[in-house]
Amino acid sequence: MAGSDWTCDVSTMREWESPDYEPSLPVSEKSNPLTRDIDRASPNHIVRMLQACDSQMFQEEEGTTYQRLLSDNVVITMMEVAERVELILKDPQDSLVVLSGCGTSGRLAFLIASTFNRALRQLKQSSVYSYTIAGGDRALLSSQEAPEDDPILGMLSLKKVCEGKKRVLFIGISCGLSAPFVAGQLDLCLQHPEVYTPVLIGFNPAHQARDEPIPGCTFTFHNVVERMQELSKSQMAFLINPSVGPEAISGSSRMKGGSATKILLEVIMSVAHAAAFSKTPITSKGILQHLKASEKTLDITYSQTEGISGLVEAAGKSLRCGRRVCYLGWGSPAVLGLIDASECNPTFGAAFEDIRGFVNGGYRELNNSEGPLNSLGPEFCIAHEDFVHQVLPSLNDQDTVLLIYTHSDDVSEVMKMARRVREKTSNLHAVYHHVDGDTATALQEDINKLCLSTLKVSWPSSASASSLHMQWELSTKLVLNAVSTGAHVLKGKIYQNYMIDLQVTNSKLYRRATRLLQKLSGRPEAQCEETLLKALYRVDKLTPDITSSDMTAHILTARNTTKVVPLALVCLLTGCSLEEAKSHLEQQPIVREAVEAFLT
Ligand code: S6P
Repeated sequence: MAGSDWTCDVSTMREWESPDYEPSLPVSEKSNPLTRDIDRASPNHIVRMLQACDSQMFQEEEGTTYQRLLSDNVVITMMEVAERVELILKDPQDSLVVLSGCGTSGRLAFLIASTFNRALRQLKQSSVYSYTIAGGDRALLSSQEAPEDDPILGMLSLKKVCEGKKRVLFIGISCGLSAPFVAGQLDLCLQHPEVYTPVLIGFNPAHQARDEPIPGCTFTFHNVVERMQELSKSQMAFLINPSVGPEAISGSSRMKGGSATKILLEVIMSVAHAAAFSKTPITSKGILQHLKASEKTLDITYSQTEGISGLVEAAGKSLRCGRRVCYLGWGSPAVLGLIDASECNPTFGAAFEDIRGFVNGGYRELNNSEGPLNSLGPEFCIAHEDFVHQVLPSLNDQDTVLLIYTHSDDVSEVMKMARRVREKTSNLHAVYHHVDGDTATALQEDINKLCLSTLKVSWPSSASASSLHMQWELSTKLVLNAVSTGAHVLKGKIYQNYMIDLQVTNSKLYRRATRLLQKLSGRPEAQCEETLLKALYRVDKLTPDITSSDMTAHILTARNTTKVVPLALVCLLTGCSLEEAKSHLEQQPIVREAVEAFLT
């Protein structure tokens, strides 16, 4: 195993910042030098690598290359945006704060809008937050990659939620500064400054925003960012785009990108709420304190490396033998389970049964704007009852079940569920958040006895209830991201730190796939794209029909095909036909090993 003595030195931590490091790629798409060998690492080393990657979020700015989360500019812009939120909170009539994004960014937009609307309800104030997500509410729970490419859809969905509003603070999230859906929404805001003030959250410097033409549009994401930069001088638009370093699995912005989005927006909303309702002025010191508290959340979570590694190992074993992993959660941390599970399909090409999330109370707890979605199919059944009916009967010891709960949940319910699961599998684990000094009850001890392992995470009792919840959520996100990523690494889905078997279901993924083929085969771009198309259409010779079609048509076809990139890679490396490549991969389905056999 590489990395048996894995340590991470300062130069590796900062290697990605060098202007010579993968210069053609934006930060969000670069590969992280820290995880080069993650595919061969033990569970413990995987977790330590993820910890090192996550800690890059809080690195101080050095030189002038990249501004960071704690940089003055970022903190000042966060203050300015918080002031805008405060104004709306104090005078909510005809006003709205809309959060929006695609994939994970949209899911976090939903989560944050829900959290702060709940806080307003508790204060008997009217709701001011709303969200949009590319593909609608079904995208909260499943992969809907294609709508990400549609700027018109973005614009229309924004118009719809803002109907009748006179003042809208629009917060578009695109970690890679790349999603056309969000670009369309920002463009609408820029065209109607009398109503909309646009804010963009992402994790690349402005000049790295995507400059690829968007079909049917006169602008690129890059153009939109340039216009916003100009307007930001007069505070008519805001850009919050610190760099947080490359993702542990290249391009997997659900990880750091998602965490940093959650941190940034929760800090902004928290200080705005404190200013509006408890007369606490918005200051840079206050913002920095909140950011530091998030850093502490990382420390507290990763102080449990051993426990997290155990979970990674258990989940990896289940996936390797074709069995499943289930997250059974209570309260808002459970929603992070739903989100993590939903990302495994687009990220690792996983089937929806491989890793599934369930939340106590189902759609009542989720409280999404389109309401219950069960009728859309089994993957949209998210309540514990659904788990009991659909999954529990077929569980055995090879399946991993993870209970996620906190000291504020009804522990007797957790106990009941633990007993039922235990009748089917002994492979039961728990992640339990509680506050310092809290002594375990007898019931609590009984739950621990039923579980093979319990990750007990203690939080300072001084934190307010709302910040405690946000810490639990972030911590749960980090643990589950480690579990699902680590388990897929152990399953052999990753080559070095690249996901090879990615689905080519939107333009970002299509470009990433072509680049990956170039990198791993060393062949020219044109040849790689040609081979990608052959694998996608399952033909050894491209027809004029295929070559004359545009990327949108290719992406549509990709929805129904599997193993496109691995097949293309084998063809490129060996010069064999598609049929031959298919049979190679059938003999060696672990892509890393199949590829390595050819590379060596
Ligand atoms: C990434 C995740 C994707 C992204 C989505 C939006 O790990 O699987 O669904 O969230 O593509 O990306 P971005 O860069 O616009 O936030």
